[in-house]
Amino acid sequence: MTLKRTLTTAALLAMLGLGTSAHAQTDPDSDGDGIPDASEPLLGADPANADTDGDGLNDLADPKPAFAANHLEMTGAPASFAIKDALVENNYDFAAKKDATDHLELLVANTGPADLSGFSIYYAITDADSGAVEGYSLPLPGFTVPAGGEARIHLDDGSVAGHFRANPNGIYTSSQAAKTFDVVLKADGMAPVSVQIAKDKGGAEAAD
Ligand SMILES: [Ca+2]
Ligand SMILES: [Ca+2]
Ligand SMILES: [Ca+2]
Repeated sequence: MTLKRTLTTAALLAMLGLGTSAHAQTDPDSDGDGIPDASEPLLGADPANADTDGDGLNDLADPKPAFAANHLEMTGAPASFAIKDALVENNYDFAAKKDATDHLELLVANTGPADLSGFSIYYAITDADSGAVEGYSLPLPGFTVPAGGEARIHLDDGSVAGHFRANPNGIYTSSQAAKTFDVVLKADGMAPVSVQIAKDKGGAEAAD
């Protein structure tokens, strides 16, 4: 009895394996959204992004953490850029001169006389078999296309410049079915440019 009285709640929980420190070690929550890293894949959410779909709702509060509606302004001045190429598989790393892991990649050409920045992207992924749809919205800070030139947008692990974070636990990677990607790219003040890309059956692959 004496021993029991001297134990704090935290110490008791720790003895039972339920203490806060035990949780911190076994159930890390890297993005601080209240969902442990280990549980994020079960929700189809990103352990390194507190708002996986970019709709402004934290993953824990979001009933559909991997589905944002398209809220981009769909009007504006004629766009002075074009999506020259779009890939969702069989990517190639031109810098390293080798195949790259499958990811959404856009080649953007600036047809105007001034450098372009202030881009945002919305993309939806539809699973051909299940009909499941995911949607992601994100700004592309730092992405610039020089006047008369071209630049590539990569949506992958976002670890280097020009690359942005994509959900590693979405249907792109979890489903083997064929998929359709509907992409809307917008620069501030300009009408958006859309492109649709089909992905063959088979999961998103590591580098070929
Ligand atoms: Ca989390
Ligand atoms: Ca998350
Ligand atoms: Ca959200």
